[in-house]
Amino acid sequence: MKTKIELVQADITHLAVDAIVNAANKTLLGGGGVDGAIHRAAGPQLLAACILLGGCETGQAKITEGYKLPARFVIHAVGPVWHGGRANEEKLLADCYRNSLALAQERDLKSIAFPAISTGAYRFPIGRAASIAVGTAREFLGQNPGSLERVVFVLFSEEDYRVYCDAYRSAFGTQGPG
Ligand code: AR6
Repeated sequence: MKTKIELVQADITHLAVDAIVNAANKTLLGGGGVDGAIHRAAGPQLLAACILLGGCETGQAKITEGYKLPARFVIHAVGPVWHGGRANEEKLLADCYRNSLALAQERDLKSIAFPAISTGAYRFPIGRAASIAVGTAREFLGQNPGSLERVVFVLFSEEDYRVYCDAYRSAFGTQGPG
């Protein structure tokens, strides 16, 4: 696989990548958590652009410009709310990653950064979410070679970063992403 998967502990709004992914809700009109941080950093033009998108279904993703962000684009993905695991949550979370990666490749983007979608307000267990994020990216990139050169998973806390390192080791069977 030519695309490099990276893990970093950072604030996603600071990253100068082609696209950052937002953990949005179905209205796409902003909220708390990483969604709030992205809207604050991008400025009011982002909300104006999101209003025109008309919402988004769970598991799907839509793209806007990044406005005042260092990232050129924002991909707004709607993760599932965790209801205990029997409401198709794992497939819907994988769909978020697949659809966001597909949008990035359609636009010929080279780098994309993801937060840990659904693991905050939506309560998806972090260990399962990490395996789905890393595993789905690995599978997608293996099956869909394209423009992407870097896929970055951005973790806000040190604990979440460690959980993702474990998921990376399980997926790739190595010492870790370095
Ligand atoms: N950079 C990177 N990660 C962040 C940042 C940041 N600046 N801020 C928070 N996180 P959440 P969800 C992490 O709740 O669970 C919103 O109100 C955070 O620590 O932002 O998908 C939306 O409008 C956690 O690990 O998203 C929706 O209504 C992760 O981002 C709802 O919350 C996701 O937490 C979506 O909930």
